[in-house]
Amino acid sequence: MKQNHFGGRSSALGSLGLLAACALGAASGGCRLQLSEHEPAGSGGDRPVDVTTSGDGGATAAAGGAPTANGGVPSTAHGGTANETAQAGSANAGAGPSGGARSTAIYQEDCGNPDPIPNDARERAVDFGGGATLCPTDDSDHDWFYLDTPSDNRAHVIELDITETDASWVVISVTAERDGSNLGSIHPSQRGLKLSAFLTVGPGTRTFFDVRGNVKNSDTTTIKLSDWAEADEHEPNNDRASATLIQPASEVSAQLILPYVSATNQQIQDWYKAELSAGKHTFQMTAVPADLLPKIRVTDSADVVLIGGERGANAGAKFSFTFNADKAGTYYLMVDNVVSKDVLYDGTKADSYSQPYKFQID
Ligand SMILES: [Ca+2]
Ligand SMILES: [Ca+2]
Ligand SMILES: [Ca+2]
Repeated sequence: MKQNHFGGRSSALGSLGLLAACALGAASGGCRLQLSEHEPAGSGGDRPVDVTTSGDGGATAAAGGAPTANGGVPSTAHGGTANETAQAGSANAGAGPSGGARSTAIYQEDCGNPDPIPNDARERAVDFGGGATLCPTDDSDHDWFYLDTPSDNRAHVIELDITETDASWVVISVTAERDGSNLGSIHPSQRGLKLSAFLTVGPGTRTFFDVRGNVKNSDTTTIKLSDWAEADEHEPNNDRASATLIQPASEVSAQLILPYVSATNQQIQDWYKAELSAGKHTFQMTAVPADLLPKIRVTDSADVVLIGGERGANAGAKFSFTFNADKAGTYYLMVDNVVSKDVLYDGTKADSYSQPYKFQID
């Protein structure tokens, strides 16, 4: 279901990107566009864009130094919270939601024609579509893009797979339209790197990407863009008032992804409510993504706290606990993460971007 939703929305976005780039390009002397089928195993063809859509390309490149002669390990590629465990790699296998049917326009410029469209400022940003091949000639050459998420109540993960050439070094600044707040920068540590970056935003948002040269560049960088919605049919449930009704003795599968909207609106919590009988009940967390350290709070209908914050021993650990319901009625569960999640980082894709957490109350 995640695939279908993603594919439908992506196609629409891709079409918009194609139209926008062509219209602007025609007005200013032409642009070259091509469609890219993000098939697995790089069906892309003539350019070095065989970035893995599973999102672990950054770590692979950093470890092996394979794509370039600059074999150094980029310090920024290890900034993420998700690459601390070996199991993240296996969890990524084949999980890339963008690996299938997505077909979106890739905006393309080259160093002989570095500005075919006038997107040099935020107010002239264009739809990022499926990404871009860019020649930001120096640090005053800006190319602005945006990505819109649908108003589907769910958090969205945006993945950028970046392939620099040996004569290209870029910086990408990311901001939220809602309040202009800065989500951070994607800044490869040198030329010729290949890395993946991730950010998570809320539904109905526009996110701006300002790509510029870090130095004088004489070759291009390719950025592939993909995004997907959190696989969580219980959303919206970010607060007590919108808690989703669940059934005892039935496993709940959901995801916990930070829906960044603005500096003051980024509620990651998932809330549930259940009708419980009087007496002893057991909460079991039966699946936890490797990078999540969930904590559970249980309150009754009068907001009296029964359980303040039960949690696992470490990230990725399952756990269980019991609690006593004084009387039959509605009880509330809040799922939060013990450690705040990064809005933007580069490195290996977080397990929680593709894997659910699961629990059950009995
Ligand atoms: Ca440009
Ligand atoms: Ca959720
Ligand atoms: Ca939520």
